[in-house]
Amino acid sequence: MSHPPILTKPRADTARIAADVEYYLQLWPRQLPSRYFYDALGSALFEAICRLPWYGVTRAEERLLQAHRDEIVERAGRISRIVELGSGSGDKLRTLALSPVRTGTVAAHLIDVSPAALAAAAHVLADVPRLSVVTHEAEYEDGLDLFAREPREIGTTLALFLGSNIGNFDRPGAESRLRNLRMALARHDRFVIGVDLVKPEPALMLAYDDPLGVTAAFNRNLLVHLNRELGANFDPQAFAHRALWNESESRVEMHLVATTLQQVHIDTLNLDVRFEAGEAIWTESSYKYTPHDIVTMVERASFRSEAQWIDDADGFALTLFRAV
Ligand code: AVJ
Repeated sequence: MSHPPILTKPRADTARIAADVEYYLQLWPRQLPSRYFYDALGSALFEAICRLPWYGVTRAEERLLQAHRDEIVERAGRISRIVELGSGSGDKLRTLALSPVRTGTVAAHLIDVSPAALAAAAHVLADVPRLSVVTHEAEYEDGLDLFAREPREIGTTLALFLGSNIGNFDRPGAESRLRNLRMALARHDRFVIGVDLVKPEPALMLAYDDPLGVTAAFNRNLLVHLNRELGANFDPQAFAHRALWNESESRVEMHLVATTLQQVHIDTLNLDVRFEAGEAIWTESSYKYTPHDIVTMVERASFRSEAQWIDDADGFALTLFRAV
C-alpha cells in the first residue's frame, strides 16, 4: 500500500537567494552557491549528466547498491525510517527499499532543495510496497530539523547521503553536516554514504567537462535561474564553462568565466556587478576522497564503519556506518 506524499511547506525563497547572491558574488574570488543549479531545468540537466558515459558516479553507485542492499538492510535490522539528504531522482532509495529482505513499513523522508526533484522522486517511489514518502523542500540542515521533529517510531533509521553529494562541501563543512546528521539519529541507527574517489585527472576532466557540453549547460543554467529568480540580466553565452582539478585541495572546481567585459544588473538587489574579460565566478567544488579518508572523516562524527564496498571501474565507494 502506498500513500500520497506529504509536502512540508517551502520557505520564502527569493529573499534567501537574493541575500546569498549578494554575499557570494561580492566575495573574492566571486562565487555562487551550487545549490542554485537545481531549478527544474537544472535538475533535468543533472539527470542528463548522470547518463553521460563520462560521468560514472550514478551508475557505479547503483551497481554497489544493487549488489549490497540486502546486506545493508540485514545489518540495519527492522528499518522504520529512511532519511535521504539530496534525494534527487529517488532511484537509489527505490533500489534499497525494494530489497527482498526488508520487512515492515518504512517512512521515507526526502530532503532536497529542488521541488522538481522531490516531485519526481515521490513519483518514482509511489509504487514501492510498505513505503510512505514525506518530502522536505529544504537544505540539509533545515530538512534534518524538520525530520528530527517527527515522532520516532520503533525500529532503525537508515540515513542516506548518496551520489557524492558530500563532495560539494569543504572539509569543515562536510564534518559539520555529518555531525548534524548524527544529531538527528540515535545509537545503532545506520548511515550509508556514497563518495566519488580521487582518480586520474583525465577521467575527472571528462566527467566535469563532457564532450557533449551538458555539464557546461548545467553550469550556465545557474545564470538563467538567477535571471528569472532575481530579475538579473546575465548573458549566459558570454560566460564560458571551465572545470579544473585542484590537486592540492583534492577537488574538481567549476567556474563560469566572462569571455568579454560584462555589466550585469540584478533588479531584486538593485545591484550592478562588473566582470572583466577573463574574470570567473566559482560555482562548484566536488571534493574527491580516498576510501580511508571517508572512514576517518565519518568516524569523527560518532559513527563506526561496518562495511565498505568499492567500484573499481569508476572509482566510487559506498560505506556503511553505525551510529555510536
Ligand atoms: C550532485 C554534487 C554530486 O559534484 O559530481 C555533476 C554535481 N556537477 N557535474 C558532482 C555535478 C557537475 C555532482 N553532485
